Amino acid sequence: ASRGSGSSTSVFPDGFVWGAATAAYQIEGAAAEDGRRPSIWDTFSQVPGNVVDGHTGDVACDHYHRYAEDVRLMAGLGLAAYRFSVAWPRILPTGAGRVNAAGLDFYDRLVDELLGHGITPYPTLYHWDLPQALEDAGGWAARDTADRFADFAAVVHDRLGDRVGTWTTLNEPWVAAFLGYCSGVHAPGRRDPAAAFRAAHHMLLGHGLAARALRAAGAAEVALTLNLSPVIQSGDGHEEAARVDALMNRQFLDPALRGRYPEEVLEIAARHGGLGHIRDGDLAVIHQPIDLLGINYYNPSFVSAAPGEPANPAFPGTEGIRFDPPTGPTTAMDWPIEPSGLETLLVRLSRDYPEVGLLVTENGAAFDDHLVDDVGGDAVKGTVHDDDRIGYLDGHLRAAHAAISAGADLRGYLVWSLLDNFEWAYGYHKRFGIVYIDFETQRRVPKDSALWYRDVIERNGLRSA
Ligand code: PNW
Repeated sequence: ASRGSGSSTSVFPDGFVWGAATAAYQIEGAAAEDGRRPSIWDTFSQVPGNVVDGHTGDVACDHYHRYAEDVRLMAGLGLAAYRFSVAWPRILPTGAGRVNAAGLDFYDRLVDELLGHGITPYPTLYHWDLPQALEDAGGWAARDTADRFADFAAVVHDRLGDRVGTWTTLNEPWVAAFLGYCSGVHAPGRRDPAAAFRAAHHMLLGHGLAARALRAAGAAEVALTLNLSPVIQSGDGHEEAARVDALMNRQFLDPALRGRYPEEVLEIAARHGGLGHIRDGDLAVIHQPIDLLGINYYNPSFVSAAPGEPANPAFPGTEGIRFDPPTGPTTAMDWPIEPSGLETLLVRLSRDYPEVGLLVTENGAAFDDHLVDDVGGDAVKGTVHDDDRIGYLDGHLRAAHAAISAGADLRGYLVWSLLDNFEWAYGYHKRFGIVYIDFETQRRVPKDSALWYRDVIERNGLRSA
């Protein structure tokens, strides 16, 4: 118990939403079942060298078959919310045209299972699994993909809209556009800065068109999830940090929430293929009223001025800017652990974009977890002692609480991730779950962090530090 001056127990506001997140390609498996056709991630992961050890999402956590067990697990942890994504190639196997009823049936069952356990579903419509047929037609670099996305959103809403209130359009368009089309480390693996700026714009346009369609169909709440990272400049100046902030954060925040692109982004895009893809009226479409901004926060970024430095492969226009390696503690991704970044970010967002509510849609960490067999009495049960993850989550929740105290309109927190899963280019080597997956047997083992999180949810806050 806390003693001394004041209370160090952090209690969250009433109704604060506690939950966990996943994404379709990372957990479902069943890649060729019930009419699903390949996405860009199936194609990309098939190519040797793209994913560590040639891992693919063919089986993943087999969640497609084990969703009922997974929902029971969530209920056992006391989750109030579950964020998942809807695999476009299950619903529209070639991206457009014929609707595959069996694909919709899966999400119908999942939503019913969640509601039956008192868990609110938070579907995301695009978490990077573009139907390969649409990539073959130009992918996100083609304007038509934005319209196809809005059609997809309407089809899913038509089936689930009677039971789903909050709809998230995109997950992390910066990552999807710039790692997918510029650095090429994500699907579709293209290395073309001009295509990346076009992809980013068409994703935003798809967001706006989908938001409109969802609203017209009666959706209660519409959200957009961005990966956001405060950019901190070491050494002299601030221009370099401002440029990286424009590319990573404001390139998406400003069109969606203010109806305009940052000057820096227009200037850089103009030098990389031009601005011909931005048509009159696009920004009005993109600037739809939204209810929630989903924030995926993992770490701040550190940059400094470095004349002569070539541009970072994922950041066109960053010639002369060094992305500094972390100096403090890091996760298994080598990402810095800096909880204060979340507080700064939330406070800034509530100040600069006060009209939108905030929801942390991802926060969490990969660590080098080990399954151990603990013998208690005569029972042998698997456990994972992940104190490092508990420390990461605890620190970030304290930062989130501090941001709320400073006035940030934060409505909830969803941990990434419920399950260890397919961590994109890293395959199954990086474990983000609060539940351990034995990928040989598909056994699920809640880590110590899951039990700790259950306690946080139950008390709606953190024990005193
Ligand atoms: C996010 N980066 O990905 C995604 O939304 C999740 O699917 C993913 O598993 C999670 O974060 C952990 O990586 C990111 O390089 C991938 O800046 C890469 C970056 C950021 C986010």
